[in-house]
Amino acid sequence: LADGTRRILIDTDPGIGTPRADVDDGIAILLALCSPVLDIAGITTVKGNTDVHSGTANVLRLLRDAGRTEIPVAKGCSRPIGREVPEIVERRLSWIPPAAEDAAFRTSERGVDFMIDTVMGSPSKTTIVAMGPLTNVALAMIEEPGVCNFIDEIVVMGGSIYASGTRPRVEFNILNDPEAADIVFESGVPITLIPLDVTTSVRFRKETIKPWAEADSPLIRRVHDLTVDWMEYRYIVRGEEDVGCYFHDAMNVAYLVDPDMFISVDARIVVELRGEHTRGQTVVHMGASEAGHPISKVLVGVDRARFTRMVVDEIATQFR
Ligand SMILES: [Ca+2]
Repeated sequence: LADGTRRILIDTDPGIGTPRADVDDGIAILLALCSPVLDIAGITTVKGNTDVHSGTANVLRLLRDAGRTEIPVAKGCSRPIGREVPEIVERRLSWIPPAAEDAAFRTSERGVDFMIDTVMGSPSKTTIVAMGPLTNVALAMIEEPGVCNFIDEIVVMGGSIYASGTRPRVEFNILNDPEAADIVFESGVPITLIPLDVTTSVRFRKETIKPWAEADSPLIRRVHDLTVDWMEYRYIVRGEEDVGCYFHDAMNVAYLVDPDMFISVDARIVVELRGEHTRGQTVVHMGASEAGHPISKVLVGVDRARFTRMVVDEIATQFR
């Protein structure tokens, strides 16, 4: 690896391309493709924003259209370790099978095996960029505990300090597999958590992403249209106050590329597994240092203008 280059494995539940599913994983992957400091060793998919088959098809299509089919993709877990969340299961949509030309699709290897092999098969450590429920990462740790020694950091978009997501103070990724999140947070691998509180502090609106509509790349113009569809869906169906959305997962990539744009605190993170109304909640003990328990880094603030500029400008200009 070149100096200053970071080897990453992206674990994702990409909705981009599926009607009425979140586009943010797709935006994050595009941003990662733009960065010369990130070496993408592979992408694994997991059930979350869509079922795992649709998500896999979505990421394959995105890589094909971006001309990056050399990046291997492996399909991961189709359901969580714990019980499923019924109202989210109902949002599953039909999936489009990946086309034959999507050669990177490793049908022979399960996502969890691919993750273990990719992480342990390299002399340099790998950063896991976790953009969905933590099912694949937890199962990799269960199947091969030695994998933890080869991971230098797991950057997790998930959880909440005070913000509400799918339920009050409960964020989607953690809610969808609290047991998996618990395993990952207790693993002792350095964790950086990017909670809803910081991801929802930067709202994107139609006028913000206008440069994508004027991009040279047909892919980016299509990404613009898919993002506008997602914004309008949120406004019309969910009754949001204005037409806009958040690019939660893009903050994982922004953090790796330019960590100085964030403010962080050390905290002990625990996941509520049993609460009747609070299952999936992250309980964040700021500044805690309980002996024998892992302390994580939690992002609590971001330079909004810098993040917005990075996401909009890089994606608008780096594709042809
Ligand atoms: Ca995601």
